[in-house]
Amino acid sequence: MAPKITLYTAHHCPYAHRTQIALRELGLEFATVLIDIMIPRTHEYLTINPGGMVPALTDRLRTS
Ligand SMILES: N[C@@H](CCC(=O)N[C@@H](CS)C(=O)NCC(=O)O)C(=O)O
Repeated sequence: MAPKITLYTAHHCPYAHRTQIALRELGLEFATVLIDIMIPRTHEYLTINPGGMVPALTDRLRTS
């Protein structure tokens, strides 16, 4: 079964890395999606995080 949590992350982002470490320390399963923050965010990503920044987390139980 696919993880319920998705972490939207980016290379070299300390905030995203901290989030990833916290999820691992909590023993939570999660999928990661790499966001290229050097280019404009997609409409799809802006519906997840209107601010357009990373990190962002979604939880299937809460978003679907
Ligand atoms: N505390 C901020 C920090 C996030 C942040 O600054 N992320 C940077 C990357 S480390 C970012 O997404 N920059 C892309 C942009 O500003 O368009 C938040 O989570 O809202």
